[in-house]
Parts: sequence; C-alpha cells; structure tokens
Amino acid sequence: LFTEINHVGIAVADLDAAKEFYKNSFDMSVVHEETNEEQGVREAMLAVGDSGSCIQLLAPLTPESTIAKFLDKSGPGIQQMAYTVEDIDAVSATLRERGLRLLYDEPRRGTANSRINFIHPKDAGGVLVELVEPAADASH
Ligand code: MC0
Repeated sequence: LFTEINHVGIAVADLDAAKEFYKNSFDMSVVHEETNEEQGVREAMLAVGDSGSCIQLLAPLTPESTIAKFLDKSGPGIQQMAYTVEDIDAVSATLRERGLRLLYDEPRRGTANSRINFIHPKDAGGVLVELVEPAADASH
C-alpha cells in the first residue's frame, strides 16, 4: 500500500529556533520550506544525509491551528508519520474498505503540491498517519 516513509512530522513552537537546533546539533539542513495556510502551518523539510528520508518541522500559524492544539495538549514532539503512496485515491478507497476513517473526503494540498490525506489516529493505533502522493515533478 505504502512505498516508503515520506517524512516524520515534528511539532515545534518556533520554526526558526527548531531549524537552528537541527542544524547545530545534527548538521541537518532545510531542503524545502513553505507556509500552508489551509493546514495552519509553517513547515520545513530537513534531509537525513543523502538517504532521501526527511523530517518535517511543523510550527503553528495561529493559536487555533491543529499544531497549536497539539502543542498545548502534548508539547513539542512527533505529531505524524507520513507514508508515500503512488495513487492516493486508490489507497484511500482500500483503507475505507478496511474500515479506517480518513479525515478528508477528498485529498488536500500538502508539501510541494503533493496530495495528502490522514488516517484518524484512533483508527491507527494512536498514530496520526499521513498519506502523501507527491507531485509528479517532486523528489519527495
Ligand atoms: C490528536 N490525537 C492524536 C494526535 N492528535 N493522536 C496521535 N497523534 C496526533 N497527532 C488524539 C488525541 O490525543 C485525542 O485522544 C484524539 O486524538 C482527539 O484529539 P483532539 O485533541 O480532540 O484533537 P482534534 O480532534 O481537534 O484533532 C485531531 C485530528 C487533527 C487528528 C483530527 O489533528 C487533524 O485534523 N490532523 C490532520 C491535519 C494536520 O495534522 N495538519 C498539520 C500538519 P484522546 O484519547 O485524548 O481522546 S500539515 C502537514 O502535515 C502538511 C503540510 C504536509 O505534510 O504536507
């Protein structure tokens, strides 16, 4: 169903401070950064060496946003596990057939014009699972 781990998403209060921490502590640098108004986040992708694996730092845009609520409740830390899929419509249909709830009826826009949806954490063992169908011209 899933072809690889796309990224692990980490909630942070301050994106710039988190980027500094990852740079200074782990020599990890930003390969992509954007603001996603619909998701209420500023986000930065950081590469793990040349592996193609990434972590995604997620900072809240507003106090009402999903990430702000997560920080209030759980504090900073891992917020989501994102898998790459080739065809998000087909994978979503399969998951629904298997009784899992997806958060959106139709995929929405994610990082670098990917198409995304989420499995409710209550249906996935307490893990917020993101499905990512990368844009045709994207490396991740
Ligand atoms: C909430 N829960 C989680 C969780 N968030 N469990 C694991 N991981 C998380 N991240 C649990 C809570 O502990 C609670 O359990 C129950 O789910 C309901 O949580 P809530 O605090 O009432 O929160 P809700 O219902 O307001 O929101 C949860 C929900 C939300 C998953 C629906 O976070 C959401 O819509 N997430 C999808 C969008 C998102 O995460 N966007 C930001 C990343 P108990 O046992 O206490 O009832 S944007 C992104 O990722 C994009 C840019 C990209 O990658 O391309």
